[in-house]
This record gives sequence, C-alpha cells and structure tokens, in this order.
Amino acid sequence: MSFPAEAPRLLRALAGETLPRPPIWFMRQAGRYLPEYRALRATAPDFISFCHDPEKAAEATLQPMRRLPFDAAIVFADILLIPGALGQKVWFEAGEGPKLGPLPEIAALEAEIEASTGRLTNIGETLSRVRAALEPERALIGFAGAPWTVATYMIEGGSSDRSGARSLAYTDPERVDRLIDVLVESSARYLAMQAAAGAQVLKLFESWAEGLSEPLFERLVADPHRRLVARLRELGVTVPLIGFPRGAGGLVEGYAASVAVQGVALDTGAPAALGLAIQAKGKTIQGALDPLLLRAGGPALDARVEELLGQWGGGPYIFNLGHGILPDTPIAHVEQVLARVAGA
Ligand code: 1CP
Repeated sequence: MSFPAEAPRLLRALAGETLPRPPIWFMRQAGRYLPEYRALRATAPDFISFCHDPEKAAEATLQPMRRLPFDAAIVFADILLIPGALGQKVWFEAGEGPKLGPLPEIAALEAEIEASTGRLTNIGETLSRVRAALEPERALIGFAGAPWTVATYMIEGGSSDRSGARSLAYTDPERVDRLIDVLVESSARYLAMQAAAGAQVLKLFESWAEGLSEPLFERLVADPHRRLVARLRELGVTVPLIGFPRGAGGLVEGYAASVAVQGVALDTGAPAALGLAIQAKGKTIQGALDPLLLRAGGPALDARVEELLGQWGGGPYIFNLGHGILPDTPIAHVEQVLARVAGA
C-alpha cells in the first residue's frame, strides 16, 4: 500500500514504510502525569463512569494531543470494560486498582456476548468525537485487552501475580478455554465497532504474557490472537493491528511469525536483534523505551533514545515505551524525547 505524504505517519509505518523519522506515541499518554487529566478525573464519580462518558473520555484522549506533538491518539478507555459488559462486576478502589466480582458461569457469559457490544457503544461515541477533532495527519488508535490478560483479571478478581489463573488453566482447562473463546468473540465484535466508529489502528494489549510455558503461550496467547485476527477480518475490519505480547521474551519471535498482525509492540526487555528479526519478517515493530528511564530523564535518556533510533530506525518502526508512562513522570522528560524523535 502506498500513501500520500500527508497520510498519518503511524499508518505509513504499519504499512511497512521506513520513515526518515518514525512516528511516536506513548502507552498511557493520557493519564495522571498530566495535571489537566487529574482535574478532569476529579469531575467523574468513578473511573468506569469516566470511561463511559464520551465527552470526558474524548477530552482525556485529546489532552496529551493538545500539549504534545504525538503522531497518534489512543482512545481513553480500559481493558476491563469488557468483563463489565459481559456481566461481571468491575470497580476501581482508590490506591488499590481494579476489583472484579465473582466470575459468572461460562454459560452466562456466553449468553451475554451478543448484548455486550451494545453496552460499549459509548466508547464508539468517544472515538467518533476524537476523530472529528483530531488533525488528519494524526492517527487514532482503538484497543482491547487480549483474551488471556482480561481472563486473568476475571479469574483472579483484580491485579495479581496470575498464578491462580495459570493454575486454573491446568486444573480446569475446559473452563479457561471457554472463557478465552468468549473473550475472542466479544473482543472481536467490540474492536469491529471501534473501527466502524473511527479507530484507524487497533491494538491488543496482552500485558501479562510473561511466565507462560511454550505450550501454554500457544494455547492462551498465540492461538487466541490468531482466531481474534481472523474473526476481525471476517467481520470486515481492514485496519492494521498491533499485538503486544508483553513479557513473552523468547516466544515473541514465534508470535510475530504466526499471528497476522502488522505491528508487534516490544517491551523494555527486547534485545535489538529481536526487533531486527521481526522487521526482517516484514513486520513493523514498536517500542521499547523503559518508562523508568523516561521518569529518570537526563543524558542517559537522550542516549537511549538515540540508541533505539539507531538500532531499529532502519526498518519500519514506531517509537514508543516498553510499557505505560508512570504517573510521576515529569512532562519535561516526555517533551525531551518528543524533541529528539519528532524534531519538535
Ligand atoms: O485515573 C486513574 O487513576 C486510573 C488510571 C488508569 C488509566 C489512566 C487506568 C486504571 N486505566 C487508564 C486508561 C487506560 N488503560 C488506557 C488509555 C489511556 C492511554 O493509554 O493513554 C489504556 C490503553 C489502558 C489499558 C490497560 N488497562 C491495560 C493494558 C496496558 C498496560 O498498562 O499494560 C491494563 C493492564 C489495564 C488495567 C488497569 N486499568 C487501570 C489500572 C491501574 C490498571 C492496571 C492494574 C494492574 O496493574 O493490574
């Protein structure tokens, strides 16, 4: 595919172009490191209602875009909206993170798949509002949690070391596989709705891919991602996809080879050679600056930015962090990186 020069840089990179300067955006670029986000957040009764309020969520999405020259916006939402839409209780406790009620019977979840997308149309409305407000050369990203990551929260009842979810994958494989199936189908429909509403790229956050044995990774991550991608294409979705198998280490290369995503997001531990090997397979890579180094700042930050540009900039590359921005990151450090990458 070839694009006119004013096409969003992110789309050009995901189509396989090597750009003289890569596109840049940051995971969690909307959030607590911005004072205007904290002020907006204080006007919402709770985090889930905030995500479901298109006016506020669109504003949160656009806040970093007004202040900083990012090449893409990511819709303000959360990976835990799907369990809520499927009928599991989800809430956030201040300072403690997400909490989920008991996991419903799988048959009850299966019965809610069709209705679940209709309970998430507010997020479509947010996307439409943001797309209408955003300059045409800046791309809009939609997302969902990948099935295994969302399943870990649903099984464990919140954040965890995932050992309960992994144990259940061994002791009750049928239940876990059926839960993954529910999430493949509900996420495919949700993502298709996002694309129809204006998302130009879709990202799958597999934030907890670490610690899985090769067969478990195949069963819980790679195979469900393949089915989700196939289902999206079946639903008529044509936009490029980015997969983020965070923490998967030596399994990432096989993931890149076997899952038909256009982009593979790499975490902070990714060696230069891994990124190059994925680019050699004709895929675009994204990553992988350490959020702790972004927070620390200084000459070491500049040096690492130059190193990443040098090692990966010769192929299709999207500059990003290896995980999300930390809430106490100085905005000046974000500006420092943008100035080096975007030449702003
Ligand atoms: O205001 C607040 O205190 C809430 C903090 C917050 C924010 C800003 C949460 C709670 N979610 C979000 C928004 C969010 N979440 C976005 C859009 C903003 C952006 O990227 O600019 C996205 C893409 C997510 C995705 C998300 N939520 C992931 C995947 C990415 C990752 O960080 O690995 C995960 C794991 C979640 C769950 C979640 N939601 C919120 C928290 C604190 C967590 C993590 C809990 C945990 O560590 O287990």
